Amino acid sequence: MGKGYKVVVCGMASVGKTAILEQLLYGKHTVGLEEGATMEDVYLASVETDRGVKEQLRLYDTSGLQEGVELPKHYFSVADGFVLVYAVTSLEAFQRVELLKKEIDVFRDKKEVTVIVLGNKTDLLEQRQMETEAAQQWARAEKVRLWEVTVTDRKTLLEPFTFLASKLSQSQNKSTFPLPGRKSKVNNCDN
Ligand SMILES: Nc1nc2c(ncn2[C@@H]2O[C@H](COP(=O)(O)OP(=O)(O)O)[C@@H](O)[C@H]2O)c(=O)[nH]1
Ligand SMILES: [Mg+2]
Repeated sequence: MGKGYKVVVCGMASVGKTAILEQLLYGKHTVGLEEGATMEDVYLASVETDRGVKEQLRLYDTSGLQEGVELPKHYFSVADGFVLVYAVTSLEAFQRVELLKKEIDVFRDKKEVTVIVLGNKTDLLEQRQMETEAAQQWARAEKVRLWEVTVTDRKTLLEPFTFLASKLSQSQNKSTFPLPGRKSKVNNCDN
């Protein structure tokens, strides 16, 4: 049994962070239902990795970040990973994810963290503002994996979280037992 990894789920308000977690964990979220604003909840998830091992994830559902509000600094010292969420229906939400990624790079303080990105609400075809290819191009440049998902189809959520759990357990192993021939990523930290 692996130990628990702390994962912070963040992004602009209303992109679907809470809905994604509820759908992933309990298979229930009714799209469009008005719910109270999320305060700060921790969801305990047991996610099977690609090697068939179950890893425990503590998923911190942050309250929607308001404009100009930065991610609380303590998240950077506790987090093993981040799930950055935007809605494909909002260019602004994508830009917030770009900013969050920058913040993570600055504040993670050389600690290895796993970042995945979810572009949610792909079911809202007519309201799309952020194109798939533009988002993937950014993700490639940032060396992060990005999936487009929709809470209306739980299957779309499984692969990203399997990848996240697998990556987290690998990176922990990697730092303890570096594999020959696999150089660890060089950080471009100037501090
Ligand atoms: N159509 C659609 N609506 C969604 C989706 N995900 C979330 N929503 C809705 O978007 C609204 C905000 O979701 P919520 O999870 O509260 O966002 P949060 O502020 O990021 O936690 C709710 O009404 C959800 O039902 C999705 O994939 N498709
Ligand atoms: Mg919420």
